Amino acid sequence: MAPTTTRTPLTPRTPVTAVTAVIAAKDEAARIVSTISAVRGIDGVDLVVVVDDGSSDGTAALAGGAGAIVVVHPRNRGKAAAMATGAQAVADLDLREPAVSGRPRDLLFVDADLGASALNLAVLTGPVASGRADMTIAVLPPQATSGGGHGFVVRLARKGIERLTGLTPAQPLSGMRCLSRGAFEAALPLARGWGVEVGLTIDVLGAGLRVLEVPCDLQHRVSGSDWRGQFHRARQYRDVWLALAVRRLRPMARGLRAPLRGLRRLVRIRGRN
Ligand SMILES: Nc1nc2c(ncn2[C@@H]2O[C@H](COP(=O)(O)OP(=O)(O)O)[C@@H](O)[C@H]2O)c(=O)[nH]1
Ligand SMILES: [Mg+2]
Repeated sequence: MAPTTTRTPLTPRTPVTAVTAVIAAKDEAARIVSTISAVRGIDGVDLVVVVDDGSSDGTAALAGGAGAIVVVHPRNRGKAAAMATGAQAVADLDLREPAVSGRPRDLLFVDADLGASALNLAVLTGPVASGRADMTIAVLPPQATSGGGHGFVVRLARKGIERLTGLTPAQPLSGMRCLSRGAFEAALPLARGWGVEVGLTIDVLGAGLRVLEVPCDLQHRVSGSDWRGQFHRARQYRDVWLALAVRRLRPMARGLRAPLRGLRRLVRIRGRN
């Protein structure tokens, strides 16, 4: 289903380095306004795009009121789809209103539940703007409230990334990332759902680009140990596992392509004789 877009009359600030923040949000009425306000305070962030992924709590209206460009998925499509929609909205903006730098805007992906602490994401943009890194990833401090998980998903993601790339990420599932447009495109099509971060790290590194983890003082809503939290982790586990499986099988699929092409040619020649 095509997303619907609500434009709000927000004049882009003249960017020093043009970075557009993309926030995928589902039912984040409690925190979306403070997160947007904080992100708009980051130097170089010219616009904030919120992709509301089928929320039923008024997130979209609140985001528009807080000065974001809002794109709505009428039905829930998952985090990766929301990030892809947001990045497409930024690409459209690059065509309509190019940044003064003349190059595509960098993308700063931000979770909606960071509140005022999102201002500290400022440390992610510099290394990408200067070309020192193609993707930066926020490493969060211990959180004020402890989570209810046992670290299964984090370990699966970390080991999987390590096996495929050699990098051992401190926080493989961290959603706060800044990427150049080139780095983002290296990861297309995105891994689905909650596998998106693992897919981004593997694909960006696989394209020979540079990834930098940066400590960042952020506080988010930690998933608890109730059934909702456990369900969230189960879906994360499934999506991360799938993202890794696809990326493990890719070289094999590539390896098979040439012999298959040869076989097809042989069959065609035989058919002609
Ligand atoms: N697009 C999309 N985003 C979601 C969905 N569920 C949660 N999010 C957003 O993804 C981000 C991370 O979600 P969160 O529940 O905080 O997960 P956690 O940080 O891994 O515990 C937040 O910005 C959420 O609003 C969803 O179904 N679709
Ligand atoms: Mg969170």
